[in-house]
Amino acid sequence: MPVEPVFLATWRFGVDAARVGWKALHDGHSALDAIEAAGNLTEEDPAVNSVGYGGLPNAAGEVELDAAIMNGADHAAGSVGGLCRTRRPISVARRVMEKTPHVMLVGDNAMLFARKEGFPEANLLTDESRQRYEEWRKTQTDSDVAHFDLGPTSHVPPKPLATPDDHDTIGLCALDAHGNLAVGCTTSGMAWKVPGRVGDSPIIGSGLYVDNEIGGAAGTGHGDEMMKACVSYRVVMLMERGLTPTEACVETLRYLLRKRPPKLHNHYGAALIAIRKDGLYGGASTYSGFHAPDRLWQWASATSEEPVLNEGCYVTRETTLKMLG
Ligand code: SD4
Repeated sequence: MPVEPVFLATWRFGVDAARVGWKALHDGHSALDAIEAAGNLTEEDPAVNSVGYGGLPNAAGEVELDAAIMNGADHAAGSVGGLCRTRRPISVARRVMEKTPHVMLVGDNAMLFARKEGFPEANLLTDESRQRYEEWRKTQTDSDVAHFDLGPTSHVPPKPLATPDDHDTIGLCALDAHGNLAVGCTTSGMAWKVPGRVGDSPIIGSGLYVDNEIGGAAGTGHGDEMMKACVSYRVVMLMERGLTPTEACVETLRYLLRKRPPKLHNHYGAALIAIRKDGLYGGASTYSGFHAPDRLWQWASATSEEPVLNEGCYVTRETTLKMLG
């Protein structure tokens, strides 16, 4: 029996991706194709400074991209980490899935693979992102840039490195008319990151996870924290146990916060979107301001031509304690 297509995307800028993704589903394309098309749209948009072309670079001034795609029917997955000088990283990830016996390629060899697959060498810096980098660089000493004072344990927040819009991955979930699910993630990661740092977005189970028998999830936020809790896998497993998508996202974020000192909770910006195999969907975030008080966590859902922007469902320290109590 045909299913009503659904497309989800993180962030306010995800509205455009959700529109394109839903249209692809509506036109009969697979969930995987819709994820790739929506990811490409954001990757090619120079105005989105946390994904693809125009993304903010690492501490050495190079844009390093992370992206992944996963299919719900068969666990097929492909991913790239630290991919430089290449546009459309989610498409490269799909080629890894389809053309190699592996899941993940990283760094220079991922770039070499992309070239062999016909992705041309490309400059990923825009005038704006180069200028932002130069301004940031002036505020850092050479030793800051060389090592970063990340503190003695991972529970110590990193030195504030960046501006409020320093990172925002596009996480994507799709349910197609045949009832197949697929998910994707694509990002330039944390601005000014240590060169070589790979975040949660291309890690299967962390940035994204999907299983047609249950549902799918994708995340955005402080990847170094999120990957330690395998958040997307956890969301899907909680849905398997009967939680709704929203409940599963909330419960996963409660789990993440529970493992970290309350006084640092506002540091752990983390947000999740999820969809169940029957099309029910939801999302949640650790706190409303995410990494800046005036920036609401929002995500887009499309069940028709015009996507809706969703807000709310914030897992703050207080709601964590209340729900635990
Ligand atoms: C990362 N999770 O590289 C990404 C960044 C992000 O909202 O999504 N920020 O850690």
